[in-house]
Amino acid sequence: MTEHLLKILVVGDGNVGKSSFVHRYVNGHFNQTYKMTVGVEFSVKMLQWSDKEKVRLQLWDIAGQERFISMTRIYYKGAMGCVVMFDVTSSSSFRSCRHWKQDLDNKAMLPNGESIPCILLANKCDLPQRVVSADSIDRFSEANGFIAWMEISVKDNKNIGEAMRRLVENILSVQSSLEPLQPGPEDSICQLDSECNSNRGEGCC
Ligand SMILES: Nc1nc2c(ncn2[C@@H]2O[C@H](COP(=O)(O)OP(=O)(O)OP(=O)(O)O)[C@@H](O)[C@H]2O)c(=O)[nH]1
Ligand SMILES: [Mg+2]
Repeated sequence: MTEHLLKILVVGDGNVGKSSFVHRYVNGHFNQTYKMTVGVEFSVKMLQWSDKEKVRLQLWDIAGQERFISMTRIYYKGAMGCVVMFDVTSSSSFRSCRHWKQDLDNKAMLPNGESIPCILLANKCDLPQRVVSADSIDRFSEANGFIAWMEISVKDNKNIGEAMRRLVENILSVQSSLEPLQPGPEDSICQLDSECNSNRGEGCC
């Protein structure tokens, strides 16, 4: 059995639903109450990818509030994939995705110098007061080098597993083309397993 260890970032403005997304994906729960992330939170999820492959995902849920942005360079180190998220009822959170993608591309890259694969997720599509059109997301995603974009609702559990599958598929194919250059797991993630178990609090590294 081969086990792939993937460090994945989740970024986007505050209040767009990043922590909710991770909790839904890892634990299957949704909570209506907003609890701001401070710094970064870690979660781990194992996937049985095929008969012979397991994938161990390390999800780095990064605080979106402005005051934490100075720390991102440290958090991005060794990332192999990224979710960039916005809220379809907030045009400013959509505009910020450009900055999040640029921030990532400026501070981190794959060992071959290419950009880290990023998927763009349009969250809260259960809400009626949508202000960002599918057309503008489509153009933005294409122009900014995202591998894909998807509408999701963490609340309604819509497209959560699908979005992650899409990203993981892309990461695995990129990583297999990099194999000889690939950094060891210790380069990219927390040193101790115990530091990285599901939904541990802030800042282990
Ligand atoms: N209606 C609706 N609300 C959602 C959805 N996803 C998250 N929320 C709500 O949005 C609020 C913010 O969610 P969080 O997951 O804490 O946001 P965050 O992006 O982690 O915010 P920071 O930690 O500040 O960066 C919470 O009140 C959630 O319940 C969704 O799909 N639909
Ligand atoms: Mg959060």
